[in-house]
Amino acid sequence: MSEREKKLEAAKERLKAFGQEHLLKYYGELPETEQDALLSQILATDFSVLSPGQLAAEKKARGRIEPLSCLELPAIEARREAYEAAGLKALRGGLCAAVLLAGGMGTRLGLSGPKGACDIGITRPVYIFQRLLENLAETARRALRPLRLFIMTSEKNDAETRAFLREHEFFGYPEEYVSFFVQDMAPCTDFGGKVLLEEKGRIAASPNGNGGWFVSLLRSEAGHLLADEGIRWLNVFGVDNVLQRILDPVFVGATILGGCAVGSKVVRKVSPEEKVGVMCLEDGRPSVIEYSEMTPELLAERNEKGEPAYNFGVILNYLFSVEELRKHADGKLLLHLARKKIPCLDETGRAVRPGEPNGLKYELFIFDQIHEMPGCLPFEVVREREFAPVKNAQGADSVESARRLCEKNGIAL
Ligand code: UD2
Repeated sequence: MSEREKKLEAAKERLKAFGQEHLLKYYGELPETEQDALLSQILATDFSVLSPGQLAAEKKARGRIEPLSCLELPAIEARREAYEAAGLKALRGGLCAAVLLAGGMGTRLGLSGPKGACDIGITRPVYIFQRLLENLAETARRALRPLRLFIMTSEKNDAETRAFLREHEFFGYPEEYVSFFVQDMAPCTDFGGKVLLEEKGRIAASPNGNGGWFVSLLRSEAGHLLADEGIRWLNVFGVDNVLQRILDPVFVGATILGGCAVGSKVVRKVSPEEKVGVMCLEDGRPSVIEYSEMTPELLAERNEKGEPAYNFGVILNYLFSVEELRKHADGKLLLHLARKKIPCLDETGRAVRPGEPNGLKYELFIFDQIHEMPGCLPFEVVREREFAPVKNAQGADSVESARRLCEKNGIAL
């Protein structure tokens, strides 16, 4: 049996086990290079994530949700010096590194390339990646040492991201302290759970959400650095907030002194509809409910002060204990399903670009990792100083609003 025939047999077996045999429907029509690519894609795809068990678990009602109190600004101010000293000690001791989540597709912004390459400058180019690297460099100066930065990309933007940062010489950040890793992809399906073909020789797949970052990091070539460099804390953050404070010593110190396995920066929501997840307790453990999953009842609930009970939104800036993350790295997180318009082949093999959602994308959320942690410190920050996300082409959370906030913070654009 030739190598290709062996691969074909293995692929058939795998597809049969998951009821996805239709993916080889056009195999016979493909040139050999495309046959190879399709077989490799099938063998590398984790179809088990779509198993009936996982999907049923996803549909189960959430646990008992209750409000979670937060370390608010006055309480932080009162202990600022102690927190800062503890944070700087951890940073200077080399215990902390940062993880930039940049595997997302930036579709809401209408970009085709990496979101970090978006230029928000007015009189000169100022890229989102540049803002983030400059902020990290500022902390590194206070830490009196370079700080390791891991960057998660996806198959869709890895080459472009690396090329962009090299071309701009990492905006002055020492390149040897930047390590890339690529996140996993998840297959896309129709509403009945059948995986879609994007082309005759290619499965429709998308990045598997921001919750898979730790497993992808551990499995990557950069994974060994955690142990080699003695890294105990990872500050994970999103790509789109141009005011993101990275490895902020006060936040690091508060989480460590609070004895928490994870800290989460939060802001007071500007409106009930704001697109941020909210911190809560779920069955007595820390958790986050994503904005897309909030119910009208939870939105209406008030606390004893008459304020919204779920008012602290996460800005996607978390400090995780590596030791705690390792304890859960073998487990499976729940999948979140999103109805999306997925370009694919129809039954006749014709390529279609649907105008309405035609299938499901499957994503892991970083929140579900927080739920695994024994304790979480929600840490309030001043919105105008730390939260300027670039998500939409116009209006709220756009380049325009981010520019205004940068100017307020004295950042020349
Ligand atoms: C995220 C949070 C939301 C709130 C908001 C603040 C999640 C799931 N949602 O909402 O609660 O904190 O940010 O701005 O965390 N990413 C990847 N790979 C993927 C998908 C996403 O790396 O497969 C990255 C993406 O590049 C970005 C971040 O995760 O840096 C957030 O992704 P998003 O834009 O899908 O999440 P968003 O803004 O709806």
